[in-house]
Amino acid sequence: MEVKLVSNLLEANDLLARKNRENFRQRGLFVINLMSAPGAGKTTILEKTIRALSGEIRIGVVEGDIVGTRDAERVQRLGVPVVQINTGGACHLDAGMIARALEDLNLEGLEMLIVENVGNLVCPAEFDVGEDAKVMVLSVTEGHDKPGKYPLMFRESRVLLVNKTDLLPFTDFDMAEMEKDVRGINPAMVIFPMAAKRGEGIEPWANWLKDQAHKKRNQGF
Ligand SMILES: Nc1nc2c(ncn2[C@@H]2O[C@H](COP(=O)(O)OP(=O)(O)OP(=O)(O)O)[C@@H](O)[C@H]2O)c(=O)[nH]1
Ligand SMILES: [Mg+2]
Repeated sequence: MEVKLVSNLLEANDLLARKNRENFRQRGLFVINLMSAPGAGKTTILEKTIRALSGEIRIGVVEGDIVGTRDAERVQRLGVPVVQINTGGACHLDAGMIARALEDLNLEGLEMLIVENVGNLVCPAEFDVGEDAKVMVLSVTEGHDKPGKYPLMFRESRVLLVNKTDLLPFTDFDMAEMEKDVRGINPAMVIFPMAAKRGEGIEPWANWLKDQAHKKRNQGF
């Protein structure tokens, strides 16, 4: 009975995710679902990415948090359209929440939508929200053993941002070991190391995003 309930929940989500995806396809809008454990640096990366792409790609943001509007306020300061979702306890965003949030965000003229998911290394990976790519952040202070312990998010993500590399000298994080484990789970993973707070390593990642957004836009016409 319980298993059936969960499978129904995921099926219902997939249906709504397909609707979101069709909406995004018709608009030629490239959509990222940004996920990580709490505090890995999603909003910091978002801030630096918005700055790096300012004047080149028109970006909108959906912020997901259990409570509060702190992250949305940080993003709003940069002058991009943003809407905050409060899940009220749920550990992830789902496709229905995104569809409702988009009623408050004018997608007209936008080329990229970045969804910052609730900080959690497990639940968000299970729920498709209609994105083109799941992108995850792993900060070096979390330890290099995380791919082997939380494989789902590493399997589902197309891109891995390895953040806080400025702190490497103070940790025992083994980059080669982490990469080997990631390749075992997801051989095609695109990996960008970065120290987002200092703005280091943002450019290659921002260029990747720009390429993807252009491809999506061209497919739409
Ligand atoms: N040393 C260092 N600290 C960083 C870096 N990036 C982010 N931080 C810090 O890490 C903390 C969390 O950063 P956020 O960007 O808020 O992380 P988040 O993933 O959005 O957090 P939640 O939304 O709460 O899950 C803040 O104190 C940041 O200043 C980095 O590259 N190096
Ligand atoms: Mg955040």
